[in-house]
Amino acid sequence: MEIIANAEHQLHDPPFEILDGVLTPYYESPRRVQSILSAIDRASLPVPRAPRRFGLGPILGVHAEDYVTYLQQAHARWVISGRPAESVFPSAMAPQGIAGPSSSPSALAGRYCFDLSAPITSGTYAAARGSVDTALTGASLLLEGARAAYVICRPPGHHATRNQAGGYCYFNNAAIAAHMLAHAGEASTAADEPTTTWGMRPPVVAVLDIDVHHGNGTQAIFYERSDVFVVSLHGDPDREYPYFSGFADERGAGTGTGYNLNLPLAAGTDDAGYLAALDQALSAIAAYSPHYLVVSAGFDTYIDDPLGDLAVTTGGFARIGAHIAGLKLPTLFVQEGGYAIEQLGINVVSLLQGFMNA
Ligand code: SP5
Ligand code: ZN
Repeated sequence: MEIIANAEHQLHDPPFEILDGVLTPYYESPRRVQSILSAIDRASLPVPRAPRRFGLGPILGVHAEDYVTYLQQAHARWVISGRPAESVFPSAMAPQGIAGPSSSPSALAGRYCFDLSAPITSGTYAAARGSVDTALTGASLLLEGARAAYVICRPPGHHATRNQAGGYCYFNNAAIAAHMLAHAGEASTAADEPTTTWGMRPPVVAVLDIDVHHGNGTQAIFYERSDVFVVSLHGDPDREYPYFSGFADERGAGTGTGYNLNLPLAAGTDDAGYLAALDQALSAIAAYSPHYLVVSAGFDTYIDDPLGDLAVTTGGFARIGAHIAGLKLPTLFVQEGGYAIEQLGINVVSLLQGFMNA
């Protein structure tokens, strides 16, 4: 198990979000990583290594260029316009189907964001780039033959779409890593030699999203693609964020029809109920015969998580890890949510040890 962590995440520390109409201290805090690092240390897991640096290329394979440019410039433009330096925060979202060309910083804040939980601070862009580099380093290790890697991505990514931030997410780390894995070997297509170790067919990738919230961004990014199979277990969007997607009838479109699977779960789902649904997800993934597995590893399914209503225990995470190991695939664990900060680290360690000891 390789573990990758980066320090720039600390540059991203927004003061607040608006949750259910209440001004709330930002749940997605740098302290989450402290909890994870100290638990990894106590458990004598491998010492986390720093990421390699990748350019914008892999990001632009998934995200729109105007969105990437926006994230890079948004905070400076916001401050230059006289708005408060604390954070870029939307006041107006575009009415459905309407997107006039206003270049006001307030218009852009609403165009490139879909909720009130993704403020942009002075350090957000640097932190988000570091988070992507962390994920891509893990993906590269798999391409070089590693059995598994765990990447401590912060900010998380699975809610970020091609051109919108939301739900604490800016760049979709897991999707960018999955896209890189799915395109492995393509750079050599100009030469006469075989393009990849898989022969002429590029690798196919499964994304298994176990965060309690539906990975709407990952789903949207791959919805019309058959080379990345996206499977998500989450609280039923009929009652849980992100509310507008994650229903069981969303199965993909066009070429991607059949390559998206949602398994919405009832409130209070416990270890046994969760593992039953997980086994269903794992069977579907096995039937697809992917070359790589990317796990969007959220820990907000935890029984005491303040933002979820499922009931997975610390011991349950070890069993989840063991079941995932049963696929016997090169596996990249990408950190997503988990807001019971005290227990977050021990839950991460539980999942990783369950995987390694299987
Ligand atoms: C990466 C990730 O986990 N993002 C999650 C963003 C969730 N934001 C909205 C959550 C709404 C929770 N409402 C229930 C609050 C109960 N106190
Ligand atoms: Zn979540």
